[in-house]
Amino acid sequence: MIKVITYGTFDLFHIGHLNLIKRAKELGDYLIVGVSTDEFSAKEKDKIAVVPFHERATIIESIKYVDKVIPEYSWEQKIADIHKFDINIFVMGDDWKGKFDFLRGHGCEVIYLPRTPEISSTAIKRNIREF
Ligand code: C2G
Repeated sequence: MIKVITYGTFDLFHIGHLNLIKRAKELGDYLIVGVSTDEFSAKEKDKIAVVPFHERATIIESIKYVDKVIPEYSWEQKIADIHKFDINIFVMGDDWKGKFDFLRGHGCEVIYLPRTPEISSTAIKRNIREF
């Protein structure tokens, strides 16, 4: 069984998020998604999530491609997660290209997938403000 993991805030869930999750699952048989807690997102990514963590986690859990959801509460947890869940492939959108290559040293393939153009949670918030 090929186990895949990815992480994100997934605020204001949109097609870019879904494309990433769908393609991550297509790389293996089992997909774990680390959903950033509100605190981690605010403190470490300077992103105040509009949708609270427990709702974002519930939405991600409901997606047919997702097999397990875990909280993302630190940058450092990835190495522990890879070993704990016996992960074979780590996936992120290519806006993170290069940032997680160090995970290759932990027996895990690192794959950056092209982002879906023209959509982001930030753009959605901006469009709503201008609506
Ligand atoms: N994404 C995408 N296309 C978009 C928007 C997002 O492919 N138009 C991808 C991102 O590249 C990321 C995932 O969807 O892989 C989740 O995006 P965010 O919720 O913005 O996550 P981010 O803030 O990048 O946090 O430890 C990693 C971080 O938690 C990632």
